[in-house]
Amino acid sequence: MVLSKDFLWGGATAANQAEGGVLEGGRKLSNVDLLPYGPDRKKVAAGDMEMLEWQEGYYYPAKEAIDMYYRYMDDIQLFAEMGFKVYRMSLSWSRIFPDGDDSEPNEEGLAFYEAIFKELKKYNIEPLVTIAHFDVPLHLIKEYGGWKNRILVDFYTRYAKTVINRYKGLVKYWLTINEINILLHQPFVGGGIVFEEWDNKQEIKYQAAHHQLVASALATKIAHEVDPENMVGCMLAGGSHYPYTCRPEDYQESINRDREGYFFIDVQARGKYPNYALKKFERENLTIQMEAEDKDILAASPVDFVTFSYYCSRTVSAHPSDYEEATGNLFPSIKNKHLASTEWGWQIDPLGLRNSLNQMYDRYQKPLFIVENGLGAFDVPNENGYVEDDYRINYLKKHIQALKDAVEIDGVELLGYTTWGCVDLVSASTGQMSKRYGFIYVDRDDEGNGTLERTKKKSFGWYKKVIASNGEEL
Ligand code: BGP
Repeated sequence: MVLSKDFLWGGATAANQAEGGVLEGGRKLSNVDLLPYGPDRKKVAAGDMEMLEWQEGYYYPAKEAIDMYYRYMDDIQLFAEMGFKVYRMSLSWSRIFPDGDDSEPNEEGLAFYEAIFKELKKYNIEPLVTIAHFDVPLHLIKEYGGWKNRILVDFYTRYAKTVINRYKGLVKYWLTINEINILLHQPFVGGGIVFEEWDNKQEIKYQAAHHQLVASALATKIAHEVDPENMVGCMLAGGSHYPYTCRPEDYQESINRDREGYFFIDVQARGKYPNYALKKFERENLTIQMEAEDKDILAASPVDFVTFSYYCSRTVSAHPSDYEEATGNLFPSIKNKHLASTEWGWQIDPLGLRNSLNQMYDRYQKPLFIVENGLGAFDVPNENGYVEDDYRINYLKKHIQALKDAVEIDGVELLGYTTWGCVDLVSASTGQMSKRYGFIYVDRDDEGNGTLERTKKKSFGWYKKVIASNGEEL
């Protein structure tokens, strides 16, 4: 058998894309509740269009999402039926600290997640909990400007301390901040940042990054103090960059672009700023305020394991305008003529997953965990309401084979694998429901119509077999 018998198979969701119930149980709004469906979503996500309240004429898919707030028991039962060993989920910050700067946490929010963890325990499913998955309480944005303000370190740390203490014994695996490098590409989503016209965007983004890195290290420290059994991970939006040609300057560009993301993980896994980043700040005249103690904070608490999402690889060139651009990607990328694309233009590259695993294992020498992977596709139920998603099975099969190769042939240490959106949910980038990833179909459309009823797809039974055979039967 290639994978160890305690390999963690499962699926992943995020609070804002699944729960809904955004004003239930004392919860208040956060940044992601304000991302509208439609063409303005990108501008809001980038912090280039202010949307700090629900506005007339827009539809906000997070409001109800897939109603998991009320249906989590049923969903967990389905995950258990597939044989999940782990379920990756996130906590909604504003369910626990509705304004973010409240002096006391909201008990109803804490109790809600406690009930989920107890339910998971019933089925022996290990929770893998993301403390902040694209989630900043709205009040912290309005009052303090989001993560660009150092004070967020205190609010986040208090929030982390509260949940780590409260769920001691129920949760062992923690991720501090989801896809931390998204901050550079979608600052409102990643950091609750809305720009003014005159802002030095680069400086603000890296300042916010510094705050998140310090906060993440402090949360790691807290988790280790509360329970030495706790395992804390960082989380990167992964996918390596290929040079379009073998021209040395294209290769150099691919290194530089990889570093944009690895910058964060270098700090979180190694406990210090890499020299190339310090040189960049100097060269680009970016003044990043750091407190005297920050160096020690970062050095004292590197993460225990490194996690990442993987959907596609990316291709770059020193002369990008010479080539056709790949569509649908947050990261500007050139179309790779050797790869097929999803219906959203993400380029499908299973070997790229193995390569990324190797690159990251070489770099960090820490256990890895693939916490998101999957195929976003339009699913069309047949006349019996059944989705025969062989395309999804095919995608996942190849990616699982690639991770097995990385373990078996290359010796990468891999703790587990959670597919993204194991139950259909709202797409982060587009707000669509029709961009589906799940093994479980949810009856809901892009405008919010539908019964929300859950139906197993063909991939449901397939993944169940994969897990039961520990990845031997694909
Ligand atoms: C990652 C996020 C997820 C998720 C996924 C798929 O960036 O961590 O929240 O949604 O990508 O992306 P999308 O929903 O845009 O297809």
